[in-house]
Amino acid sequence: MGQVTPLMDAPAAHRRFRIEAEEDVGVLRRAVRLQTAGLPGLPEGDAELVATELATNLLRHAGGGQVLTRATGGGMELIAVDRGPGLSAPARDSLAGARITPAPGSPGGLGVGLATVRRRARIFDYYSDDRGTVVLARLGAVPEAVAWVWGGVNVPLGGEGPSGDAFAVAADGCLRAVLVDGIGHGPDAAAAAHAAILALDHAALSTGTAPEAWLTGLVNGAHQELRGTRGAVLGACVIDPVAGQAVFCGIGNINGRVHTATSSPHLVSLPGTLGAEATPPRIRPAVHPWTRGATLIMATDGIDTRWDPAEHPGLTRRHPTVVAAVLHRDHARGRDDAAILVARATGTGQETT
Ligand SMILES: [Mn+2]
Repeated sequence: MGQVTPLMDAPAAHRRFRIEAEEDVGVLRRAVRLQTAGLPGLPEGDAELVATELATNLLRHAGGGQVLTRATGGGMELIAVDRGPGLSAPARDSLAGARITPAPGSPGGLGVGLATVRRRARIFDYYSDDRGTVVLARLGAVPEAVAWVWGGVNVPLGGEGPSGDAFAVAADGCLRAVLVDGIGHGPDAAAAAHAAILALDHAALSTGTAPEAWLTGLVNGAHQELRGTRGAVLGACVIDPVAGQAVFCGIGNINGRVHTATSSPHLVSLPGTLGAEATPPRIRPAVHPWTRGATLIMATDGIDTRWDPAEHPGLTRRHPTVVAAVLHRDHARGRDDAAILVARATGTGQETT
């Protein structure tokens, strides 16, 4: 077990583009061009085309919205978020694979636009109901994990620049997920969050340890890394699918759930701040059942605590990044950096391509 080199993923924060007028589409397109120019795994123009289609759809069919973007190393992630009336029946049909042939000279329409996005994307998924629509497109290289799928949304206060929130995932036989919130916001909070994420990088190497001991090591390591910074709060979860357990510990204001069809227990954190005191805070790991189809969700305090995936039927079967974007849209407080991390085992939800 300890010989397996875990896949470590620590995504960058998102940048938010508000799409409220035609000129906003151009702003997004130019920013995406700058961020993706010269990426080897990404056909030239694809990211701009996808950005343009997503943003144009927001204007035409939802009265505007926002697009979240982040570089993924070899590519780009784009998430269109709106509070519009939801996708029309023809648009859903086109995403289900039905052929849409617009009349000659007609302006394509939503179905054609999203079908274009889907063809260009390595990962594509969406969720749409009467509270709005979220569309995810990842272009270019994406991390390949066999057993797990994860994602999230991390939007800094103001929509751009460094985020004081951060998350990271290490996947081996178990999934090890960490969400941190550096005290306050801005560059100093981001530096603290980064220090805590480094601790996962170190701890991920000792994957043979039992979850409780591993979490203790992680928290102690993060506490050391955070000395001399502003400090941070942290939630960490080890999911062992063979044991059927999700073991969680939280220090400070991180909340979460292990959501299944039949139960959705809250993940409870102890008060405290890492890096603040001489000695590391005590942890009290809690063990929750992990069943096939379960979804782990963790959120920082930039998200209100009223979120409940059960509000949106079928949501937790969608790509984790879609789940995170829907909950972020509906529950971000708007006064702080806000991040949500979502993970589950592969093969237990919507298969996306
Ligand atoms: Mn916060």
